[in-house]
Amino acid sequence: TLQELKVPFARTEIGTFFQEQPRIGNQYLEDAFLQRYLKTHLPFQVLEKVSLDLERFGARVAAEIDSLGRECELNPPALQHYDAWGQRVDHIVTCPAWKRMKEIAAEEGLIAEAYERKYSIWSRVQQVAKLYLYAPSAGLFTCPLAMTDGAAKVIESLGISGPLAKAFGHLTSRDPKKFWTSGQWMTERKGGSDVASGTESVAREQPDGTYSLYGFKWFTSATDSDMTLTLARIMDAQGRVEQGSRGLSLFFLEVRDKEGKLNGIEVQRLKEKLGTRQVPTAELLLDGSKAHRISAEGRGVASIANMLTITRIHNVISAVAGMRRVINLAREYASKRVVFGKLIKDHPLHMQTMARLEVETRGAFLMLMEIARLLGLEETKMASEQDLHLLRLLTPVAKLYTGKQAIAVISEGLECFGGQGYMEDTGLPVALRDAQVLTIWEGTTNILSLDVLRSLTKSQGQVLDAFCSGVQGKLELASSISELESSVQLLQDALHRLGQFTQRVGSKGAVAMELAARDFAYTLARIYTGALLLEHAAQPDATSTDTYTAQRWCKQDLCPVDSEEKAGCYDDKAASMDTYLVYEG
Ligand code: UCC
Ligand code: FAD
Repeated sequence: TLQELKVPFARTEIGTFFQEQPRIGNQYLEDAFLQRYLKTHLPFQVLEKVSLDLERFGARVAAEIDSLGRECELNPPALQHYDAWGQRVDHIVTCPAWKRMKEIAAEEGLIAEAYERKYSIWSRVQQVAKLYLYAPSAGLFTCPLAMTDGAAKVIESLGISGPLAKAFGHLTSRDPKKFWTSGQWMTERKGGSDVASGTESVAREQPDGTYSLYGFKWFTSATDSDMTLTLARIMDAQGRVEQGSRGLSLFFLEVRDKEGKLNGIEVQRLKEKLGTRQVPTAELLLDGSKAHRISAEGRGVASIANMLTITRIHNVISAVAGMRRVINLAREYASKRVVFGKLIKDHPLHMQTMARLEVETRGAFLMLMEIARLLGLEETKMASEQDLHLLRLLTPVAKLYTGKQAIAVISEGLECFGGQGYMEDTGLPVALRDAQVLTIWEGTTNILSLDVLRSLTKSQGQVLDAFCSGVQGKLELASSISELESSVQLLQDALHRLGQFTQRVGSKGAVAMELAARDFAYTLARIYTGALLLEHAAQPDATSTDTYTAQRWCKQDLCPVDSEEKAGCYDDKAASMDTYLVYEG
């Protein structure tokens, strides 16, 4: 018979070969670059404690958190409008794994440690490193955590008093029973970028000094949160409101009352999303929600800016961590999968492909850690003026740049698994779906490019000076190392061209600068990241791969704003030609 002849695939045989699947190991122990960074920067006693905790946590991520994250993807939230007796309840049903994520976040102090400041200026570096190990396994619980961190930051900056004291205690608690998460309700139907014109919500002051909010919030993520910060216009006794940014004030509200009933909130529906399906994102009607005004009247946008800073940094964490994870898995896979007679890792072209991803990811990682370092300095009042300017500038730069990098790297990373990278049940495609949002929420690429310009204009050039001297400072050590010399030269040249560009563009007018905004932000990202890679490669503990990474980074176009200007992209005619090109026909 066919079976006796051992004919493969005959009858019930399905073949004998099964590809071994890639598995995640301890992401701390597998990340030599992260370990080297911490060793270079952290004081020894801090390093000892932090690395022990990261090693323990890395094991927990692999053994417990990763499968919970997968559960969250497989069991997305649902909205139950009515209970069995016909009562409107608008209950957002989340899976047990999502609830467990909240407990773990508290147990691990994922928010608390940033506010306890146990490691002084290094507390943010420690928290960010931990979130970086956590993010790709977290089933997007990183989303509520980002907003929780942002809300705690706003409260801390406004003063921890009154109703905010209770909220701050909950947001920064390590007790799973007390821990709260926060939402951030800014976007309305008319505008998520243009919040100033888009916000129609109004607030009516009540005799007890609280406010009742009326409005429609078009995107509210992690709507199962305990509280939120939101914007509205105060309506006077005659029903008048002030339009524009200056009409907006910031409010705090608890989502449910003591009995667990929604606080004047109706959940219209849950969004149907490309990715982030683990997170309940809802449309909400606010119909008399009781709220506290927590900013001065008309200072809503400026007051929520602190939240934007923190959530944008969390966006960078997710972007960089997503890149690292896909590379780690692809690396594992390449050492198991045999094609054309050898492991994929032994095909030079495949290794070149992965090396390119590795360069992008290492650069992005250093940018993330630089921002965490600056934030830690700011929060312990140890930051110089230059540090503060850099933090303001690099936050939008890193958010917009790493968001784009993440999509590209993760997409290429999926290709490293061939067809399996496209298969839902491998759990790989979710990484790409979830990366696509990183360039949209918390400000799109263009909006953040304009924010970069805002930071320059507002500081009357000081921010740009801080950037240039920051870069020069980082190059000092590298310029005395012969292998790095030519890369330092390339970077100096790019910095020089950037300086010349900023002088030229001043005379060209506002439209030219607006057209240049995105390329300008990319230029800042490439130059600063190059400087960080060179600084890293010049450390005593650096390896030959650190040198190689810095050299490769510096060989790309480090000053796209200069090349694009030379190509005429910001000329007078360019804006109308762009429109004509897009709309022809
Ligand atoms: O998307 C959202 C949540 C998603 C879920 C959570 C994800 C978590 C992260 C990922 C982890 C997995 S929440 C919605 C996010 N929405 C946005 O990002 C809005 C995008 N639009 C902007 O960023 C705009 O630039 C606005 C709305 C911030 C500002 O527009 P305006 O009205 O034109 O602003 P103005 O008039 O220029 O600025 C008003 C004030 C000024 O201060 P003063 O009055 O003192 O001069 C600005 O300097 O706000 C100040 N300001 C800032 N300050 C504006 N932006 C900033 C900033 N970035 N930093 C400091
Ligand atoms: P628009 O502002 O209409 O932008 C459309 C396009 O125009 C974009 O490409 C943009 O870059 C471009 N554009 C806009 N203005 C300019 C300009 N001046 N110059 C050049 N280009 C410009 N919001 C919340 O408040 N809370 C949440 O919890 C929340 N969760 C979200 C979850 C998900 C999954 C998503 C996708 C969004 C979420 N948002 C949330 C909304 C998000 O912040 C907004 O969608 C985003 O800020 C963009 O706003 P918009 O949708 O109004 O786009």
